[in-house]
Amino acid sequence: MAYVDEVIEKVIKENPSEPEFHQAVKEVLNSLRPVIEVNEEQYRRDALLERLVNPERQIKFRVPWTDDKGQVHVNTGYRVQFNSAIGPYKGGLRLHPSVNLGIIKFLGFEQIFKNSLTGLPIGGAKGGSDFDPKGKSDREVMAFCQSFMSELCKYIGADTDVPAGDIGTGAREIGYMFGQYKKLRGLFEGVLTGKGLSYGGALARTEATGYGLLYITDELLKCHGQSMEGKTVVVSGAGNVAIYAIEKAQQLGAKVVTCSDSTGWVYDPDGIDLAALKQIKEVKRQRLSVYTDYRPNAQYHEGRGVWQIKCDIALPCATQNELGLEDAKQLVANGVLAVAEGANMPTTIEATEYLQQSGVLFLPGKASNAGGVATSALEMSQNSERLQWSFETVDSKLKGIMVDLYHHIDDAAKKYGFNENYVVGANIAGFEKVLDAMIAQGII
Ligand code: NDP
Ligand code: 2IT
Repeated sequence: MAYVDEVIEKVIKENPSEPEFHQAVKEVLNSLRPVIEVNEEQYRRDALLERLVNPERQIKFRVPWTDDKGQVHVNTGYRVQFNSAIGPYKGGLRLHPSVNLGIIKFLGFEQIFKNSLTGLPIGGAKGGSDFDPKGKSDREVMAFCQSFMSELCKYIGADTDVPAGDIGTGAREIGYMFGQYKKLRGLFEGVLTGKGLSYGGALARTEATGYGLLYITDELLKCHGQSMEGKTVVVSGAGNVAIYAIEKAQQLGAKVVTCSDSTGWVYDPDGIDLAALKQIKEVKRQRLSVYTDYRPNAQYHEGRGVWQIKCDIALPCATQNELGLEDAKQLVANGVLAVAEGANMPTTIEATEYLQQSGVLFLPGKASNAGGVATSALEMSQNSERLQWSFETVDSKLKGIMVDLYHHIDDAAKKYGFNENYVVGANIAGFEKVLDAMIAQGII
């Protein structure tokens, strides 16, 4: 049996009930076949892939906190420090009731290759908790974040592991966590990214994932004789990534007609009103259903449905496996030109294959959403030199990173005979640097 198949089998057997982790491992390892096959015996003997799919360390801990009525709750906290071959662990913290070890492992595994693709020295990690910030008071969120950090602070540091935001973790949560870390460790250091601008945050980090998604999509289109100008875009999600993807798409002359949250979705044929969306989601923390109060011509629907709207470009920016085979068929039937993932693994493997086979240009999240973590690494650099760069400086570095990243994955795909297969290109290009570093550092 091929070494890749052996390892996929082992991962499924040794990590039961972790379907998202299996999915991420299968996608990556299947892409790596051409690289592994060249040196299969050596890699098998060195258990290279087993070392790649087993986290260096996984931490699971109790997070007790008290609600406003005096009731104590206990959530579970996680930090999976997956791979530090090319730099200190780096990756976000997800706060969502669906969080479990398998989800954090899938995200941490993806992060290894994404971080490598940025070209910056950051290893892969992810963490979070099944805590749901929705509907909680600021004091309750603070109580949770302080308790979470009281344990997590033992395992992180500016040169060891630097967490950041993800679903449910925004500026408010990062602020409370940073404060608690500083109090407990007595260190004012760049231990978290996505910090507020008054205490070490980087300009443009808030915008970075969404902007980066559009910079790489724009480059993809340019290389295919197209541009964002005049395109109709469908976006899912209404959080950090979705909002700034919409902003940059509009700046590039596209019309974005949808967005969604976990209860429903909006179709605004005149183009999403970004000021209204920011007010609803960033300021008032409301459900998307109130969008029609601002825009009476828009439609609000319960449930999911953005992929049925005709578009040129689709940008899934909410969560994993939100774009399935039927959605892909609908997009293709409507003539979609490109799909670029803002979220992590939002497209199922079947849907990805269908899109690719149908000639749709497809950018996988580990490439197309890498602008967020890349800008986090720039925040780390600024913290180290105790400086704050201008918005323009960070934004132009971000743009350069995303344009380079596109060419890097495009070249890798071509080199191995998978022209325009950016899934294979991203996995191989991300892996090559990690592989080199792992081999150089010996069996550890
Ligand atoms: P946010 O919490 O800011 O927003 C998430 C959005 O997705 C919300 O609109 C939320 O709806 C919706 N959503 C979340 N879970 C579900 C679900 N199970 N079903 C339907 N809708 C859901 O998170 P981000 O924007 O930061 O993250 C979005 C995606 O992008 C995630 O996959 C994340 O891992 C990825 N990502 C984020 C980066 C970052 O820098 N923030 C960087 C790279 C990737 P509701 O408002 O109802 O909760
Ligand atoms: O998935 C991701 O890349 C993030 N949530 C951002 C991680 C980071 O460290 O900025």
